[in-house]
Amino acid sequence: MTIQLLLKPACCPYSLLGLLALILSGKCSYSPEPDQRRTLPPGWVSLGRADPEEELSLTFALKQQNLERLLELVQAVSDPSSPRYGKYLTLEDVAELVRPSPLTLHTVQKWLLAAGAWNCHSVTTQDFLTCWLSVRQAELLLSGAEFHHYVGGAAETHVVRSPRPYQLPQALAPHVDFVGGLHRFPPTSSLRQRPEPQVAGTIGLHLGVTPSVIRERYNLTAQDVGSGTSNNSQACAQFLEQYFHSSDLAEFMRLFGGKFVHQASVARVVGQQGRGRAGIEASLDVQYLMSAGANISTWVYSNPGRHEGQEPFLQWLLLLSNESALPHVHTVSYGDDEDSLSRAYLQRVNTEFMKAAARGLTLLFASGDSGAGCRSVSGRHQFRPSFPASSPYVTTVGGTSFQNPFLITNEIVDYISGGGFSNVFPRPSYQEEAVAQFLSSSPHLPPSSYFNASGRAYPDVAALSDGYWVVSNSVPIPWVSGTSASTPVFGGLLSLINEHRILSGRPPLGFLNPRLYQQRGAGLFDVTHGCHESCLNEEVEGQGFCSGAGWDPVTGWGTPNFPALLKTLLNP
Ligand SMILES: *[C@@H]1O[C@H](CO)[C@@H](O)[C@H](O)[C@H]1NC(C)=O
Ligand SMILES: *[C@@H]1O[C@H](CO)[C@@H](O)[C@H](O)[C@H]1NC(C)=O
Ligand SMILES: *[C@@H]1O[C@H](CO)[C@@H](O)[C@H](O)[C@H]1NC(C)=O
Ligand SMILES: *[C@@H]1O[C@H](CO)[C@@H](O)[C@H](O)[C@H]1NC(C)=O
Ligand SMILES: CC(=O)N[C@H]1CO[C@H](CO)[C@@H](O)[C@@H]1O
Repeated sequence: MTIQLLLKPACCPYSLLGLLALILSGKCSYSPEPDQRRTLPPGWVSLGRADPEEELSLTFALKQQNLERLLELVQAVSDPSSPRYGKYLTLEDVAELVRPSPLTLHTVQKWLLAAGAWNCHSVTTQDFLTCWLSVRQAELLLSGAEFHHYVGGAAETHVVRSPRPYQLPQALAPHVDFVGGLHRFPPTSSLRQRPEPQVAGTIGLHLGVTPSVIRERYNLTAQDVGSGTSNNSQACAQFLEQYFHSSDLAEFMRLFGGKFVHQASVARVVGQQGRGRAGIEASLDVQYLMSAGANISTWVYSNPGRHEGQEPFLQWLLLLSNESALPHVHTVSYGDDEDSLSRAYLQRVNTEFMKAAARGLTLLFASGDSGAGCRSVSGRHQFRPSFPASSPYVTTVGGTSFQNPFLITNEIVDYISGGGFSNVFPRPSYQEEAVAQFLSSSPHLPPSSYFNASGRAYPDVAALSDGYWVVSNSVPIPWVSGTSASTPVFGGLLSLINEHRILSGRPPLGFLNPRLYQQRGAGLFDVTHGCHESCLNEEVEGQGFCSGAGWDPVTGWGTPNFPALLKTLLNP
């Protein structure tokens, strides 16, 4: 009980029994994440309670300072009409700005030390602490928590999580946003494998998407590759013990590489690459990022912080805050239902995206592969947005299909393309006009009870997401689909544009959305045909939103026409 005595929260008496009574009644403690979903996601099973002496790691998100100033800076550096456009902050500048107050640092450290959590690591911005402690210590520190082992996911990942909510002493409320490593399971990948389209008499024509199909459709020439003379680089991140094999990359490039110069291997793996079988998601990301952003140095974040107690997505965010020289473009093909995550977590992760935007990093997220999504709230259906796709500080990528799956011509909506409106983040000013225009002119708007028209609307852009070839474990696999595929493709193309910008002495693109919406999607092919899927009920009959001229919440502004996009994004 040294913990509480040390902090002496005003409401707490010194006697143990009185203290316990107060904790149980919730009076001198608080729940940072009462709204976090704690049910087991599909495909996971419990293996019983963790041993009290077992080590686990928890991540404490400390309250940051100057978040209003951070917002102003993000807006200034991302707005081409601002004199500060492209004048990005360094990680050290960001640290100077958001670093927790001395009182916060002191209070949290004292509390942790008193509980015996002395093995803690901070990041450059000092706003996260990752601590190693025993299950016994963790359960004492986080009242209510109870740690169990779980296994699940395609790679049979092991995690330690608490099915019960945790509370913190009331005195920490002004100092801690939330504690990571208790509830959230690894995010799911936006990947699907679909059956081959059955069209009679078409055998032998263009069958599926390869790098040469991508490069032809998006009008790239053999010259559109990285020069090797800039310090340009790009990255993708994996969270589900998904590994790629270098030999698959070589085989993929040999089979599908065609006539463009590319790099034969990944420049840097951050985190742990297990020896296991390759995952399709990881193979896809690496192979298409490196063939769209051809000949550009590529990093892979691989299961960062894979230890059982950790949240891999959170650990990836920590890595971003702990290294000053990072690739300019990051693509991530994972997400969760927005409603499964606590407000505290969503807001804080959104702030982490703002920190990245201030530094000029471009973060691309897959929009998801369930269309508008569907859930039932008190017996009524509504759409289900996903996160990070719904964050206003990332660029979200939707998906398209070829109108004729055997010809490299027009793209239409891929019905799985994730899109919609956030229930948490209000519509950011940069998309005000585009979204208002869509809402007032779409002839097929779903009933207004299905979505929150005031929320951040996504996706922002799109690319092909249907029928990709991937090489995984030495085997070419056809018909891999999902916004998992479109995201690295779009990311690779932005890296090629960064290459030109850097070589002509300009800063990299950074957070793209303000510019994208200001230019009203210039340089993109406007996808105007098709709708995505949603609730299978009589009211909407499986249909979500429909694409149309200009921006829409299915394919955003559209798919890249590389030469035109390069022209519009080269200056200033
Ligand atoms: C951040 O980087 C420093 C220096 O490399 C390291 O000592 C520290 O452990 C890192 N923090 C975390 C949370 O990994
Ligand atoms: C590809 O990159 C390498 C350096 O990694 C460079 O030497 C080479 O010139 C580049 N190829 C082209 C066609 O620019
Ligand atoms: C709608 O979105 C706003 C933020 O834009 C949020 O404050 C509000 O709670 C949301 N409404 C519902 C019913 O989720
Ligand atoms: C590529 O260029 C052709 C010819 O100008 C054009 O028809 C096509 O729409 C372009 N591709 C995209 C994705 O815009
Ligand atoms: C982000 C990135 O790729 N930075 C590289 C820039 O060049 C130096 C020196 O070659 C590398 O050490 C960095 O990793």
